[in-house]
Amino acid sequence: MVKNELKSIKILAQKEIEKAKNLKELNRVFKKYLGKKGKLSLILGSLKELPLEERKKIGKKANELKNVLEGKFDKKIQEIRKQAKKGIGKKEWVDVTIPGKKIALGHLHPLTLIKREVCQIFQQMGFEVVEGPEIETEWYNFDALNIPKDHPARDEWDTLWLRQNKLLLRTHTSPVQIRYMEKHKPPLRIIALGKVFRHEATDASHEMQFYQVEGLMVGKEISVANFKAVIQEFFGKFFKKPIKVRLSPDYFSFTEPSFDISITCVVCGGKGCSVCKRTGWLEMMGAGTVHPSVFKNSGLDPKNWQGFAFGMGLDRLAMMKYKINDIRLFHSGDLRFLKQF
Ligand code: FA5
Repeated sequence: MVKNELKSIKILAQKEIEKAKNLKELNRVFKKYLGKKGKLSLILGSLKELPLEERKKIGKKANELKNVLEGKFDKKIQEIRKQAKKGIGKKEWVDVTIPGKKIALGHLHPLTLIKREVCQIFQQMGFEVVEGPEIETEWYNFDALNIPKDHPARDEWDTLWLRQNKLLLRTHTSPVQIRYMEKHKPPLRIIALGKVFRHEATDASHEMQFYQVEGLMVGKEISVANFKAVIQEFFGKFFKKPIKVRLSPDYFSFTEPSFDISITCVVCGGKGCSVCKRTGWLEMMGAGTVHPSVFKNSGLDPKNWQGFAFGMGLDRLAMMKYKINDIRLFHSGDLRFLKQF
């Protein structure tokens, strides 16, 4: 009978040792069979009650089984420890209290913000937003704008020429005036916004790549008075306060008469400060009434149409709005600057 019991202990104990997933479970199996009150320990303890012959036989078998099981336990302990080191058998879990990874949100560049705002204000006044190419022909950038080849006015635009076919990087957005009027009959109101390029030394207020906003309004009896009203309304909305606009005589071959446009300094309100060089005025753009040759070169009869045009630096507009003292910061890629917007 005891013999049978030993047989069943052998089978069951080995199975349970094999099944144990961790040391806790293995310990439970150990206690069940080899602990003080374990099944095999009880048999070993009761040997003395058996007759001598049987005691010898059963004793031998029971001790052999004890050794086998102890060996199996040792082996299993090693196996469980090895697996724990590798992380096998560890239950996967998610700690929902750990703060998540913050995804850095991008934001718009200050010049993009200004571009959008400028478009919106002019659109509210009925202007259409149009585009033109950055690589231009000599005709559109100069000749059609009444700046013939050897005219000294060409020197004002430090041009970056491309090798092929006398192409160039546009020096201003004014060529869009011609391109648009070639294809559209007045009355018309447009702004063209984009990058322009000049081969010039950079400083705090000059870049070699910058943005311009070109404006053009053509119709019957469009005068300088219309221009002044439109531009005053624009600056008022843009700076969110009443702004005085000053027109001083200037020269552009594509407008006649031409003006240099200044506004009351937005920093000091016209009292005079370092930004406006103590004058109380800030120069913002060139403008004038469309020259008859420009109408002719666009296929329009100058006797039938009148209009005004203007061109302002978008970067300088942004500098005024955000009180930035160096234009070169816009393209510096300096995150300390860019993250402020
Ligand atoms: C022109 O480019 C004319 N096409 C403007 C115009 C359009 C006049 C239509 C009449 C009718 P000007 O070179 O002054 O003009 O440039 C216009 C504006 O661009 C300047 O007032 C200034 O705000 C900006 N600007 C000019 N050069 C630079 C530069 N290097 N860096 C940044 N902004 C500049």
